[in-house]
Amino acid sequence: KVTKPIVISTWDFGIAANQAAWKILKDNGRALDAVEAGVRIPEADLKNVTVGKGGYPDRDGHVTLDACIMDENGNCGAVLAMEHITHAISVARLVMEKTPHVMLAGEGALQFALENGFQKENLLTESAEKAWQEWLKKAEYKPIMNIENQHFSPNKLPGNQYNHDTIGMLALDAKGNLSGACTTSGMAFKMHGRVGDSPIIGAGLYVDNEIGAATSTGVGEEVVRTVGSFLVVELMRQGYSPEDACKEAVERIIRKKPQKAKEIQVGFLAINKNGQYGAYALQKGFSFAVCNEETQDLLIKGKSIF
Ligand code: SD4
Repeated sequence: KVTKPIVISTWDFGIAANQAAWKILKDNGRALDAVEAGVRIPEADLKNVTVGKGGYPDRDGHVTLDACIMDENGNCGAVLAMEHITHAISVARLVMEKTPHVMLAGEGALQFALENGFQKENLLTESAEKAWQEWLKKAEYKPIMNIENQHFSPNKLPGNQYNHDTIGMLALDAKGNLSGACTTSGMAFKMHGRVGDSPIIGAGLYVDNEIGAATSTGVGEEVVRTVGSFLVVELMRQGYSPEDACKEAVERIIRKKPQKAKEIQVGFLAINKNGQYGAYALQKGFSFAVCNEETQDLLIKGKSIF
């Protein structure tokens, strides 16, 4: 049985994002339009300190965004370390649709966005700046696991910790086509110019309309090393269920870096052509949101190895 349309996305904040995507999917809209509309919700949410406007800055105080999008025909677009534009996902889509390229980085991405009518904004909110000032006192890198689903006040966040986050969203539309989107402000207080897995096709996101789609969240360096989302899709091609494919990809990270894997979070989320979905994470605390005809706001706890 094929469940469609359906949209799934990472973390608790995926619920609100899915609902924006569902508005398009329920009217037989295209998965690509749905995932773009969906992830724009956390991008614009100032309370979300890990995606879009309001995201925590890098260690030099710049908010730099990473995003990518991929459609049912294998088209894709991405922006890397782009400043001053809230809706990085929409710029990524324009890179896909209006340029001969897949990725635009930094200044070039901003220039392209401005040429296409996006407004230059200050993405650093007062509370994000405050958190950064706090962090600067010690300037230590120590990840907080699962910061994405802790409803915390940024002001209470200890200054000596750094955070991570992403929304990854995958949709299967009424026609049976898949698309995905992934957008993040990346690791808070990262080095200036650092790019994670989220805008890297194959790492943070991969869509193969024959098989399925996958996305990731967590410490991007480990996902890039294992080309995680591509791996998950290829495992589904070999017959793995979405959940088993995600589990195997997580185990691959452990096999490569057994010690490190204990201290970090990585989670994968996947869907196949039948609308079956699954997820797996290194650590407890990963969650994902599911929205289809039957359930609009389901939140599922991801299984984990540790
Ligand atoms: C990154 N993967 O920049 C992103 C951050 C993230 O949950 O997803 N954190 O590495």
